[in-house]
Amino acid sequence: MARIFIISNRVATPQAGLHPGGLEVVLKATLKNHPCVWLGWSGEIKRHPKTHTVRKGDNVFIVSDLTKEDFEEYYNGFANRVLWPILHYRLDLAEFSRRDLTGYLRVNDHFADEMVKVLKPDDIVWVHDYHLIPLARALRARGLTNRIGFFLHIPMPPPEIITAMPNHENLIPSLCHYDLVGFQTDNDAANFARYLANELGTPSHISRRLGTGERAMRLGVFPVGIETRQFARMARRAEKTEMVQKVKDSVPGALVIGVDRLDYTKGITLRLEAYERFLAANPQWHGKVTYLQITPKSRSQIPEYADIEQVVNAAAGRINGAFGDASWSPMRYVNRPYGRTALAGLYRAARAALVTPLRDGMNLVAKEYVAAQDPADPGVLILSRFAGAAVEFRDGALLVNPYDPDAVGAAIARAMEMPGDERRRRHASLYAALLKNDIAEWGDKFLSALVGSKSFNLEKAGRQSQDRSLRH
Ligand code: GDG
Repeated sequence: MARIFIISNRVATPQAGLHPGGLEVVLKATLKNHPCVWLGWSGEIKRHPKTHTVRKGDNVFIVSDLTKEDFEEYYNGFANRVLWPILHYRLDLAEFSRRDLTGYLRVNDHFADEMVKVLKPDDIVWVHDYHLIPLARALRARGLTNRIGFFLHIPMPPPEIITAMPNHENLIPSLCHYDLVGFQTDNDAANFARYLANELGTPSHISRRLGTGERAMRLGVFPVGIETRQFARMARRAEKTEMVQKVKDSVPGALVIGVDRLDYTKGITLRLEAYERFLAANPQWHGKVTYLQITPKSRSQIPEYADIEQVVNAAAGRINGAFGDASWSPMRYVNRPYGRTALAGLYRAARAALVTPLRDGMNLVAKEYVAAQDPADPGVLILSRFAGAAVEFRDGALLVNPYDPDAVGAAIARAMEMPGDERRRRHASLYAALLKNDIAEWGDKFLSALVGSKSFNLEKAGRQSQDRSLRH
């Protein structure tokens, strides 16, 4: 029987549980509705790496250890110190080393070798994110003719930025070995189409088949959503829990919330500056508002991440020192992760959310905050215009430029003072946008585009794939 073969850097195995930044949430419906194989890195670094297989129901999870060298070059090196900053428009933070690129290509080859051992001719392959850009090329080199799709969760910048990456010509065009390349927004897809037009001379029309020799690749836009109704239900239940009640009782007046992995792309430093400007310009709110920033640490071994940890810590201390008094701290800054239910309850308790990334593929926190609100008395979403979510949330959120702390500070004041009617109107528009694009259909939308049919039927798709492999 045909299967969906998913490959991503990390795999949410049944034992692994939830961790922040969850691809498992995004893929939940796909894993539930179709037999899947999910392959990736185990998260373990071993001198003698092994590959382990775990089964649960119809799904198979295959995880492979990496060596220390692989981890340094592929993950800490090329993926997170070259591709992550550059794809988020931060050329200034990119640390390019040729050795890291070699390690990145080597690990992609390793994953391709692992796949070849277990892949069946009718499997449909779905590759996730920037760690695995050249995987289709590696698979094609091994003679694979299966349908292979790729989804980029993070932004695709304009060609003027991508071409500043040394060796881009050896990496970015390898995306043409996929049958379908999916992006979060039209803007990302258009940037990639322009790169192809400039560098390879392919026509720059989105959704057209872009020929590269014998194979044709298509581009598509598949904005990631969330499980809206379930999240709303979870927030309603969570509101009554002791933890959320305790937080509410301990806050004098309104709660403002921010939830982000500790990452320089999330704009936390400038956001804190904006809150400082808000406090300075609005003394009437002193003692009546508390900003809770939840920021689980991530990628702490990378120097840029350790730096931002210090800067944010210092800014939080400065704000409390300058504006707080014995009975009120204007901000609470926590570095540990919370459970998903607790987060949902805290979102619901907050009068406003500050989601101000400098650049973000989508940003699921913005979507979760909206889903969690009480429609009768909803909070206000203050959202960066540079998050992918701003496309769907144009009408309901207070869109801000995260580089302008005065403007973000003014948006906080506006959110605090916004009348109930306007909050309800905005929330209704945001919630409608969420329902229109629920994550339950996201996987099948991508997969049907990949197999080129209106609705996704695994058995039929498998037969088509097999015919295709016989033709080659
Ligand atoms: C990448 C792209 C794109 C956060 N803290 C905790 C926690 N989280 C959860 C949030 C949310 C997820 O992590 C973060 O998702 P984001 O979308 O905000 O950001 P990235 O991790 O950078 O994700 C992004 C996404 O992929 C999907 O395509 O939207 O643009 O960068 O779900 O709730 N979860 C728990 N505890 C925490 O403390 N349980």
